[in-house]
Amino acid sequence: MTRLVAELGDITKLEVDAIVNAANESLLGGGGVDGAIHRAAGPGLLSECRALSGCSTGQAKITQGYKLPAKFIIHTVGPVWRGGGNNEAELLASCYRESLKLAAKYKFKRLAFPSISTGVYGYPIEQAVDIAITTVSTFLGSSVHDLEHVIFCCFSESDLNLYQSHLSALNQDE
Ligand code: AR6
Repeated sequence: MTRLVAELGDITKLEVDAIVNAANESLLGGGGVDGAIHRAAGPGLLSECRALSGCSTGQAKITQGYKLPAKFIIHTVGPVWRGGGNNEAELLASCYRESLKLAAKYKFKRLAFPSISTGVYGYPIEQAVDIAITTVSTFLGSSVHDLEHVIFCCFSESDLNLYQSHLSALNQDE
């Protein structure tokens, strides 16, 4: 069974098959985790991203990891929070599913997600955590994949606490 864990840390430091980037539709970099990933990966990443012609919200595209310890980067574009009535929940769930589909296609064993859309894009963290964990655990239980370890990489103690309490509720339901 796949281990689903929440950890505090910087996603650019993780030695996994792939880390997920919370990008924007241009795929040409930005602030937050996207900026940190581009800085740590180096300029080769931007050149590869330029050839991808962007990415729609809710979709995902893959690149090499360049100077990162992670071998690959899965770039996904979360929804901007506009109050919740603009399909934000479905689009956020789609980011997780499409990233996992790529991870399954490439036969990855270890994958790490940041908390997509909950920074600059303003998605309320509690709702985003619920969608992240529900979508990932549903995918893992209903699809063919090689994933052994999926990490929710949290950038603050308060996010970590939320992920951990949702994960322990999930484990009690099983
Ligand atoms: N490792 C792990 N998590 C991180 C790191 C890191 N090194 N740095 C930030 N976070 P955000 P979004 C957390 O704003 O809301 C960019 O400009 C951060 O604390 O990076 O999807 C893109 O280009 C938060 O919990 O992404 C887009 O324009 C989470 O990562 C836009 O921001 C996501 O915050 C995307 O906004």
